[in-house]
Amino acid sequence: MVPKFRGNSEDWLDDEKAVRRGAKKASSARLVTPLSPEEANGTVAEVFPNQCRVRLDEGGAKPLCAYRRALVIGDTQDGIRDRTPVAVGDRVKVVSNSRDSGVIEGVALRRNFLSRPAPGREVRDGKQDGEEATKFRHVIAANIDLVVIVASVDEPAFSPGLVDRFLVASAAAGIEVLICVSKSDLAARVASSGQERPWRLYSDIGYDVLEVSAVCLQHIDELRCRIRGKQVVFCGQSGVGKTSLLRALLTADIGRVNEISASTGRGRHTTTSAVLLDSGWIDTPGVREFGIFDVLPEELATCFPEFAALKCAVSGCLHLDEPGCGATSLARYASYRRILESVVAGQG
Ligand SMILES: Nc1nc2c(ncn2[C@@H]2O[C@H](COP(=O)(O)OP(=O)(O)OP(=O)(O)O)[C@@H](O)[C@H]2O)c(=O)[nH]1
Ligand SMILES: [Zn+2]
Repeated sequence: MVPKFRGNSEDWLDDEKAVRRGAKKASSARLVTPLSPEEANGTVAEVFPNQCRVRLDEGGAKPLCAYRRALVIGDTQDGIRDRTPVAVGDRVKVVSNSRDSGVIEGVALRRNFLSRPAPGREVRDGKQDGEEATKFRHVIAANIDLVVIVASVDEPAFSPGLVDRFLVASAAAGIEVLICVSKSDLAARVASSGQERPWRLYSDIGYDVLEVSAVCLQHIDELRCRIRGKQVVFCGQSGVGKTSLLRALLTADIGRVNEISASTGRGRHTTTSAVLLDSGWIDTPGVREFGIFDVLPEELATCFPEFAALKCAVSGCLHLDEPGCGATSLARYASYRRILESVVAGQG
């Protein structure tokens, strides 16, 4: 089955030849011992097909790097194949050929990472009948201190379903989250049209929620204080204002005003790949949908904090249609059901 993945230009897999050569060869290649954090000398800033850009710790150069042969893409031991050998935010050891180019010699163990299903077909090469097919994983960013989930008040309309999916992926990865409700300057208009403010549900549950605007600069200073010095990934639907928010956040930092346009290219208004800025903040391409990777059905409820207090009649209740289930009256129950159904169907 093709994993659920549409909506941006990152629909490629690295080293397709290695994929076709089969899992056996690739899997032995993948069992490279990871570096210890002290051995790394740079952080992956951007990933391209078969190469990546690394920001070196010393001097700030950003050479374009190839991978040492042993790092070719392959299965991990648990039958997962990463879309690329490294992800944005990975700590790596680079041997530089020049200021502009180098080779990645190794990747440090990740302390955490945010992931989703990657595009790709099941790979059965070298697999026995009954053995599970390879699952493709797209690591959006690694070694993250905070996931900022950006969802706009309007244009596009606030999408609780997508917010819930980012919350589940972050919780499953054990990463702290902040929900930024962007374009707050449009809130009055939304309120006057008689709509409620659906994001209030999240602060009621106990999530950290901040209304922000890149236009009237509401809470931009507060947001900057909260994320300064942290490796933060900005995620969300296409057009919610992630890049505008980063631009507003960076304006006060002298010398970094052009950082975004310099790294993504002049005249491009849509972010097409994840990019780590010098501030440590990561801009990501907007998505239309977001699949959940590698969360078991029985684990899903643990990613909904308000489910923790439930006392269902059946122990190990999956909150489907068990008698005496206490979850059905919860505000996010329908969302939980939708995600559970897609996880059970293997579509994430
Ligand atoms: N009213 C209002 N419009 C905004 C705000 N922030 C961004 N916009 C507008 O929303 C549109 C999308 O902004 P971007 O910053 O490109 O959004 P993005 O989330 O980075 O988009 P992708 O790169 O496609 O994921 C642009 O037309 C912005 O001018 C805001 O705070 N208020
Ligand atoms: Zn239940």
